[in-house]
Amino acid sequence: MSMPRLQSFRGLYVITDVVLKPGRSHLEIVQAALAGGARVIQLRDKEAADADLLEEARAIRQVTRAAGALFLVNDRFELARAVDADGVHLGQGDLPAREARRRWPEAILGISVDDERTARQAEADGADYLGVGPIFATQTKGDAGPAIGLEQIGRIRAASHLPIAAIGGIGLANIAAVGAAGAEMAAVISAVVCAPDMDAATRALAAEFAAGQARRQAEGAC
Ligand code: 3NM
Repeated sequence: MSMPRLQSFRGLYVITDVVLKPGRSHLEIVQAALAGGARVIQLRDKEAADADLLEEARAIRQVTRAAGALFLVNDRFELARAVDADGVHLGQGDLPAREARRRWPEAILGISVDDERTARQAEADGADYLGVGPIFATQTKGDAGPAIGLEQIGRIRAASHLPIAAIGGIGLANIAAVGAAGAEMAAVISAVVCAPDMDAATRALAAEFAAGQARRQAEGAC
């Protein structure tokens, strides 16, 4: 992967969900998130068939490209390739990272991890960034497991060189602490998808996250 793309692993990472707030489409969520300054977008749908997501995924590809944001797809490797997404995000139980890397060398590959061992393995397998969570308790993903806490960001940072997207239970009240803990990206679902005004929510989250990161810089990383 080229350096300019690596440098875009920063800031607010918004993941779509059409179950939490019925009536809001993936595309509508993405457009609001981009308007609010999200830098990374992930299309995530645990139910629909690939064929039913194809047109919307194509439209998301267009708007993310126009906004200069990264576009990743959760799990759906073939769909991601079909719409020329920038890459995929895979969980521990999905297509193995090494196999994904082999099949799609130029993809941005994100892997979910929750400890040093899985982080090291993801890096060895060719991941480009780590999804680290759940940092806080979340109801959005039933099988997310117990919260691992902000301290785990530092432990994983010490075990791997890869950029970290912290995820799980992140909202306006705690996103600055996530930035201060050293995460390059903060990934959210409900904090944007359930907000009355998704654009304004994204903007506020991005500003708070940046403030937390700036605090870390000002105070030094240790
Ligand atoms: N993955 P919310 S937690 C999709 O820990 C997902 O890997 C997680 O949703 C992980 O921002 C999670 O609403 C849900 O808490 C995040």
